[in-house]
Amino acid sequence: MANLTMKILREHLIQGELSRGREIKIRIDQTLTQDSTGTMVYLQLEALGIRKIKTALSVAYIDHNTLQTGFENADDHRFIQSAARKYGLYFSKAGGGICHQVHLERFAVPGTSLLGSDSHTPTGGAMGALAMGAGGLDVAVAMATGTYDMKVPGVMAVNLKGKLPAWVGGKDVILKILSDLSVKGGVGYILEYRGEGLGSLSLTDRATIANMGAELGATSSIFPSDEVTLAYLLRQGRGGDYRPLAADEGAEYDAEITIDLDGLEPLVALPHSPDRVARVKDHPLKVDQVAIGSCTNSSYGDLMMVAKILKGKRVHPDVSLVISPGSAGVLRALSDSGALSDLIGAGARILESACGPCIGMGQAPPSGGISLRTFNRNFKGRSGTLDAEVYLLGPAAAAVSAVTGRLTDPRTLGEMPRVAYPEVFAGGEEYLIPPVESSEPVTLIMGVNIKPFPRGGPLEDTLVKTVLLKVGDHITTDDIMPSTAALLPFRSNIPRLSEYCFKSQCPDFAARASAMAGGFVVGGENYGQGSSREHAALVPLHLGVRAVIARSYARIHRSNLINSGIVPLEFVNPEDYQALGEGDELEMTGLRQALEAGGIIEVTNLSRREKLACRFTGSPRETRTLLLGGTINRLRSEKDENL
Ligand code: MIC
Ligand code: SF4
Repeated sequence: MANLTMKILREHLIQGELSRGREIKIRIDQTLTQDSTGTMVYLQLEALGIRKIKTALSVAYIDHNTLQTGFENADDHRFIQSAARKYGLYFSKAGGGICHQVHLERFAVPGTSLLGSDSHTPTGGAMGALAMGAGGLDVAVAMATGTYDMKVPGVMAVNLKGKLPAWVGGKDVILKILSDLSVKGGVGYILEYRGEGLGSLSLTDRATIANMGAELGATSSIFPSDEVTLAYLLRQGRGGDYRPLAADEGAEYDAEITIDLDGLEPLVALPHSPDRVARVKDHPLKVDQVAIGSCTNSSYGDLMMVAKILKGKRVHPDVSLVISPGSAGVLRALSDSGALSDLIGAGARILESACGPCIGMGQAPPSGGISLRTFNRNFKGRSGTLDAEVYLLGPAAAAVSAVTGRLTDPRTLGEMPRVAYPEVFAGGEEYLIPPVESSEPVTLIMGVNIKPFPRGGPLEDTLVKTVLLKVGDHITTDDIMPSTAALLPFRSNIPRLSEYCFKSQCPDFAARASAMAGGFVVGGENYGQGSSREHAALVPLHLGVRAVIARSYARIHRSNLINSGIVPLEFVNPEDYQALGEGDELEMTGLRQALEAGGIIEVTNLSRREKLACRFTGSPRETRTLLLGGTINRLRSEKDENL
């Protein structure tokens, strides 16, 4: 009696035993990268020395940094395009849309495995694919070998009871789950949706839910593939990709929650965390900005609903409304249906189909501004304005609030408009360049901004270093390595980025790290949640960070640390977090042997003359990786047979 997750894992299993917590090797059918993690991925692919990718399909998207405020981005895009040509990938040009939305439209297939260098890759779970986010190096290795090493997660059933009421959408469902489970409630799980409520969720409602499973810390989220999936694929002209898929009757799960859809209301996440959830109607705040888009809510259905609400109305004089359609296909369909005119007629600012404001690429709110966003993350400072207050909500509530100038419950509008879909969407491939077979060798085109990435060396047996920084719980990778319009152009230039490491937590972190010749970072629970950017490991590596000691880690960041050769240690006794302070000098001896034996690492706090115990719990592969100083060193030394 297998659940859907285990069925797909079984079909893809290459090595290992499918039992929870064990490490397995699976076949990866598809990969995706985006530009801000992609440059590093293709540098790593180059370092792995392969000729062609081994996946059935891989796509390199350009969607995060499309502003091209200087030559740097344009150079990066050209580099990625040359890598796509060299290794045999699809290339999705700037303007084509946000990777997750385009992938759903053009490429996602039920029952396949997808690995992406972006934490919201699980969006593909809406299609019944096993779609996971990972660090860039893991995605490079997946392309090079067609495989991925992962820990078998637990599977949590999410039973959907009843049906979605009017004016309530996918965003409200996932916000409700976030308020019940918190930003670490999904850690170690794949969330598998089932039950009578599924039929009332459109495929893009499902995509919104699967997308924001990332905010729960979940490994992925997955929906069955059913008539809703088929209808979506037919509209995309891809009916042939359909395959019905569901869990067996009576399938077993490791955990279970139930959501009563009938009882849901329009919800909003308050600043500065996606799990601080409240009812829209309880917060009638005055707003300065409304931003509609991102990979969470930028589909045709979402934006048509917005257009219907705005038709014949005006955006409030004190509000700036910005709309980024999720893909060129969506933008074109809005234009063909006349809805684009309704949006412009209401005074909306139409942006390029890209991540845009979601990753701080423009449209920063005014000082102390209130911004309502249909996005998935509202971490402090991510909008580009440190003292802005960002609220996350669904597109209908966002649209009506843009008109009233206050956070407004869309149910006040009365009857909900109905959105009609074209039978088949026109186009959608104009921005896609398919792989070509070429007999000529292709040269990678590197701009001057592309610098070599740092590589770790074999782990020292004794480390005597200083605690450079001590941070609290739920530190995000945005905190570790911020991503603003000014910084995004330097994603392929680690030395330059390093000046901004931990900037919001400790303005002189980089100077401190270089004065101390590196050291340790101490963290709380769920260290490294959020974005998959491996820069949050590569930059500390460049600054000499040798180990992090935290209460617990977010999955992708923990792997990124190991991949780059930084040891992610945990406190044996979580209370010992209190016993470490910034500036303390710590000594770790017999590190290599302790790691090999999977045992306890004794840490002497030389400054306080105290001892405490830490441990590294990882698979034999992860231990070998750390001993050798990172994944590239390990693959090279093992001469991986798949390479
Ligand atoms: C994000 O939403 O934070 C990003 C930008 O898409 C990241 C990737 C990145 O930092 O490049 C993600 O979620 O993985
Ligand atoms: Fe882009 Fe935002 Fe989605 Fe990340 S969360 S992929 S930045 S739209």
